[in-house]
Amino acid sequence: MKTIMTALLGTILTVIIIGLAKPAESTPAIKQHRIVISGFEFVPKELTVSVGDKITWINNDIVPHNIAANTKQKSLSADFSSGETFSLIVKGSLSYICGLHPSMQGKLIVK
Ligand SMILES: [Cu+2]
Repeated sequence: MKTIMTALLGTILTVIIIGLAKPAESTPAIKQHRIVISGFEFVPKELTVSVGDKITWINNDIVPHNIAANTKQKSLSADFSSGETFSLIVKGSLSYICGLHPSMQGKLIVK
């Protein structure tokens, strides 16, 4: 009986030690990108990204802007003022504009 207990204890300890030695499962960190809005332009205008990346637009102009999908004219953000930001997680390639100033155009390209 004592031998069985010792063997069992040994097995349990081995499992614990292997468990501790195994590196933690690495969850891929979200890659962050910044797009500055300055002088009525998105900088950079085009950005290569991956699905799941986080994009943050920073409005450095003195007037409000927003982000809208170019294809559907669909607003993705509310208007955001000077110094404010808007973020989204990339779901796919996106051609976008500022709905307030449609000449402002940008593109997220998923590789
Ligand atoms: Cu605008």
